[in-house]
Amino acid sequence: MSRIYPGLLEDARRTVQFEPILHALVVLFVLAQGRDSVPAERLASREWYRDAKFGMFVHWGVYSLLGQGEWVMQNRPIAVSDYEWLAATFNPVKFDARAWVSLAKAAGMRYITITSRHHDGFSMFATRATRYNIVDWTPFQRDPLKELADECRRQGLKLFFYYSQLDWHHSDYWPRGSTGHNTGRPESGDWNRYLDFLDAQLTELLTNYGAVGGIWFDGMWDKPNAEWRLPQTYALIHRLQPGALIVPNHHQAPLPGEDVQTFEQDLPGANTAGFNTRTIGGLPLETSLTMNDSWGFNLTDHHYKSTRELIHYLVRAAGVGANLLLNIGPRPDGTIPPEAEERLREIGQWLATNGGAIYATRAGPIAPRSWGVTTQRGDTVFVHVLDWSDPTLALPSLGGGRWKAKSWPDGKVLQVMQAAGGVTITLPAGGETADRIVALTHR
Ligand code: JFZ
Repeated sequence: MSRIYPGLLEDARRTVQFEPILHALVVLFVLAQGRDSVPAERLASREWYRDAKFGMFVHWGVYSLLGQGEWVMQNRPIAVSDYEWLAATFNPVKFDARAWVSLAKAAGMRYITITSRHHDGFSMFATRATRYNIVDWTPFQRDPLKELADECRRQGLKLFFYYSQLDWHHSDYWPRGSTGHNTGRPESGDWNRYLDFLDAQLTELLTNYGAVGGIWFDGMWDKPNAEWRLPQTYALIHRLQPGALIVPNHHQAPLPGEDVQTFEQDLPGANTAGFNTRTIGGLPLETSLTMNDSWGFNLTDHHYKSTRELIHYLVRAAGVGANLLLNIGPRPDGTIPPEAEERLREIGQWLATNGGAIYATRAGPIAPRSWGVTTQRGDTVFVHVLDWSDPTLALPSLGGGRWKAKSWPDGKVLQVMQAAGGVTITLPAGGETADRIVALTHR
């Protein structure tokens, strides 16, 4: 780890002209970000994002009524006309933005990413681009995204909008891709008119809700070789909100204009799901995860991961420098399944004590191991011991001279045995806790 003697900058300021050096550093920094020239607002948002570490994913829409996940229109399949009838009954009277945001906050989450429009094509916000939206089409008549945006601002969370580029309802989604063939639409349509519709809706989402965290795109994988007009759409977003991030779930290496590389049901680099790329670039990372086996509300899916497993996933994501976007599928009345709420509150309690070894950290110096991972912040390396039952743990050499170890956050001094080949630490007691954390610093 490189160290700068504290007076160096002061001395430099006094003895040399500082501006040219600063300028050269900025140029180097911009080059390091790739050929994109990314404005300061977005660079700042990316750093905020890297620090945030934990967000709430929300899949909620007309599909929630059927309790069979958000793909029910495709899977059954359901014709557009039948689905339109269903949509007209959507009335989530128990929806309470304050309760949702308070829960996210209690869980230690720093942002919420919610489905503004999923593949079913139903807009969960007030839009002039189509009457097929929650305000104009349903007895509910409220705009839940507006209520969430206001509440997020009040409670200090950022709000991101999931937006599906794929549409099983719109007649101009033509030619069709790999899905949406059985919903009874005409075999014709105007692709550019569809993309105009997308841009019009994105303009609304980036104009009517104050500062948004960004747009989480999904569905391009339905037609990977179509002309999606990405440069035009991305430029529109960046022009409307220079600080908003673009998070694409297209399962490819990042494209120009994008800010985050997101992975689905897999940690970056892994591909158990079968559709994630293993190519990891230099952008901030995120991994999205279901708490049970469904994104949208599934009435009979009680196969929830344990709190311990979810904490382990959060820690393992932090160990590779990635955020965890943990999903909930609220019920059609607007309430959140109790299994999900219970786990979120437990994770929040854990983070209230241990979050200092997670938030604002970066991936640590030791690559992930079967026993756990490392994170670091400043000069402190946090060793997260997740699966290890022995009282000591041997680490490879960390370089940088002599190290001292303390259990974290309580600060009890732990014994360190240091040799040329590595560092062996005595672990804190409590092998049954979710994560035994050791803070390593230079002596
Ligand atoms: C996508 C959505 O289809 C899904 O409903 C959910 O919103 C999730 C977060 O994102 O999931 C995908 C996307 C692509 C594939 C599989 C699931 N794929 O290419 O196999």
